Amino acid sequence: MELYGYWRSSASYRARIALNFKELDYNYLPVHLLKDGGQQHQQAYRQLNPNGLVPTLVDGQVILHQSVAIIEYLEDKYPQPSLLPGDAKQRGAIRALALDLSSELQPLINLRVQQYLKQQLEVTDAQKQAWLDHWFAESFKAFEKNLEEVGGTYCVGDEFSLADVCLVPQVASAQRFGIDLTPYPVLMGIYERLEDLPYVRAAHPSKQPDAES
Ligand SMILES: N[C@@H](CCC(=O)N[C@@H](CS)C(=O)NCC(=O)O)C(=O)O
Repeated sequence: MELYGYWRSSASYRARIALNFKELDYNYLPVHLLKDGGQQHQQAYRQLNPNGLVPTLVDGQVILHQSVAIIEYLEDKYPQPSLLPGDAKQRGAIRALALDLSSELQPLINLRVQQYLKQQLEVTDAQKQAWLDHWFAESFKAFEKNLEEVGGTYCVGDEFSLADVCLVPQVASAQRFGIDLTPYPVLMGIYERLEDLPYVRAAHPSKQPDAES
């Protein structure tokens, strides 16, 4: 299997955690999101992923974009260990939390959105920061509340799941963008436990071959 990704991309980070959790071997192929005007926009990459976003998974004849679709594909093909453990209720909660981060929050803070704000709408750095602060707070406030209901050792109960796979990279992004995380003690307690897991540690951006200092 090949995973096209970028060290600092949160969606690539999700796919790496899932691959590591399932102990699957893969070749990591870096796509630099900032070099050469963004390698994600180059023709060769767009053949694989017309959206011009990372990650993309190639597994033989299968070419997949969207990190959550990639993870569900891996889950179908390699069901154990499971990233969707438990009964229908638990799996529903896992998917809902995963979507809160991957479909609601992350698209609002993605590189191309930030570039559009700066380059087309000419917002100041302070206005861009206000945008990030606002959308992280909206998302994490609700996430914290949801964790009070369904959280345990991890996001949903005591088993590692797809919700955790999505949380780790979003907290890493928040830290990178200087978001105040003190209002979210439950979320951060879970994050600190997740950070210590070997399959999460190995997926960290700093551990990737394309990592920059
Ligand atoms: N929903 C997509 C999001 C993919 C995405 O937004 N990737 C970002 C990096 S985290 C990207 O490639 N950005 C490049 C750009 O904005 O030009 C997924 O989960 O795969």
